Amino acid sequence: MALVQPGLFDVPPALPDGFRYQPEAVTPEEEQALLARFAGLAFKAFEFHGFLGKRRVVSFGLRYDFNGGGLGRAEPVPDFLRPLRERAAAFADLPAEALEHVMVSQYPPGAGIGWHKDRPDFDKVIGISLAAPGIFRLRRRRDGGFDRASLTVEPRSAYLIDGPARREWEHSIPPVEAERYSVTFRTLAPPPSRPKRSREPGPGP
Ligand SMILES: O=C(O)CCC(=O)C(=O)O
Repeated sequence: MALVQPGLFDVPPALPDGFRYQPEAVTPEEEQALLARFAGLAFKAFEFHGFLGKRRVVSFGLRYDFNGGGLGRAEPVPDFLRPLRERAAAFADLPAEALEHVMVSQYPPGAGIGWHKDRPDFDKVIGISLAAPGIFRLRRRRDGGFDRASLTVEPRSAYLIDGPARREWEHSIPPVEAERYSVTFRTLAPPPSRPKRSREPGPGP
């Protein structure tokens, strides 16, 4: 068997400051229980200025309407998602109640999400990946191009986007090969940050 030796200069680019990743943040049993509950959720195609994306989403606590409605109230966070919210909050060193927005996303094979920064209405972002891996790409514009980084977000892992990773870097996920779910928890930004605009996710592939 041929061994592929990484070259001296093949060091993957470092992940941006403010990005944190933790594998196995939930157990396989918890993952199975969550996936079973997701089957009963009222997912709707992600809508962006009248266009429908391939990924399907359902929000709790707060929702963001990209068709002009902005931030609004959603159904309360269901009991079955509360232990996961506690886990996500502990990972980010936050109180659970600070994670006011919860969004469950379903990515059928071939669905992804385009380059974007999350809305400035939100501050910290925590994502839990379930069922299948995704490639989480990050990029930041610089003179003449982009700084880039990427990692595989494995099923049952958690990531945090905060600090420069949140403010300066965009992220995207190319089309997934197998059905993937993510649960995204967001804190609200302090009020003065909310009116600013950022690049928005678009319907995605
Ligand atoms: O599915 C994910 O982990 C990423 C979700 C995301 O970037 C978003 O909803 O803005």
